[in-house]
Amino acid sequence: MCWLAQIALCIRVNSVRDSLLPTFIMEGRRGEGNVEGEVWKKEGQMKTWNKQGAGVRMVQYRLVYFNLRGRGEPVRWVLTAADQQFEDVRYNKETEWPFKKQEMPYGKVPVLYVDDKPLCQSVAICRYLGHAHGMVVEDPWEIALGDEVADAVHDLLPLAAQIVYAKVANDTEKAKMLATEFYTSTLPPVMRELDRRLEGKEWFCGKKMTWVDVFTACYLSQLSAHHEGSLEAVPNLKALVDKVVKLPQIEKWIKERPDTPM
Ligand SMILES: N[C@@H](CCC(=O)N[C@@H](CS)C(=O)NCC(=O)O)C(=O)O
Repeated sequence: MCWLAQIALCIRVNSVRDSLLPTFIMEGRRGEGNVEGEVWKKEGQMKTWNKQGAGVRMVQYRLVYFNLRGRGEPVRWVLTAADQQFEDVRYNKETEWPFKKQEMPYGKVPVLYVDDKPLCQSVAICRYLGHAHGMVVEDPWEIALGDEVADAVHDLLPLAAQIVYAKVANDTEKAKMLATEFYTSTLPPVMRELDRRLEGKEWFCGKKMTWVDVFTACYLSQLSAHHEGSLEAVPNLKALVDKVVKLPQIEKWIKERPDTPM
């Protein structure tokens, strides 16, 4: 066979093969949320074409966390932004967690069960969902910059959580001290850098919204809810948060989600 014919055949075989690779499609109805004690369920499923391209198989998502936003909320946002339905299991920290902890792979939550297979670590979960639902870019450098942004935002969490815990415990003095450190020393360099990354750009990676944008917007929108005006000095970041928060499915989620202190 001449080389031209070989190339033509190769292209044809590859395009047939590519058409058989998994393609994710969404289907279904989001169940009505109902806050009753510790467990709040939204049920549903995702359909995927199998590798042979024949028929469909259902993928079930079950997110296990506490009845809090915390590290579970960005996972909920990425699932919601990707139009995925999920079972939203919320353990009571006092009564259920001591027993459930032993069942978790690392003794921690959130855990996302994908067809009953557990996936741990909130950032890894969001990244996985981004890949599974096309909320990623292809360029390795852009991907790495996105990972960097997500890690920088995630690093803010322990100190921010300590402030909320001190407030919930009515330890005003401690909350004030921690807040001063957080808002004057920890937060400003991060916000400045994130804002700089968005100069002349709509999204953190390439030209499309990725899981990194949703993840970042989730944490920063909560930050601005706790500390009004914290996004005023960073207009690019504020624009990104506004855009994600105004996605119809995210807007609906915020309206309907359980009301929790953090
Ligand atoms: N790096 C992990 C941290 C997981 C983590 O510390 N989870 C906390 C809740 S935010 C937890 O499970 N605490 C209960 C315990 O340690 O018993 C992630 O991002 O998922």
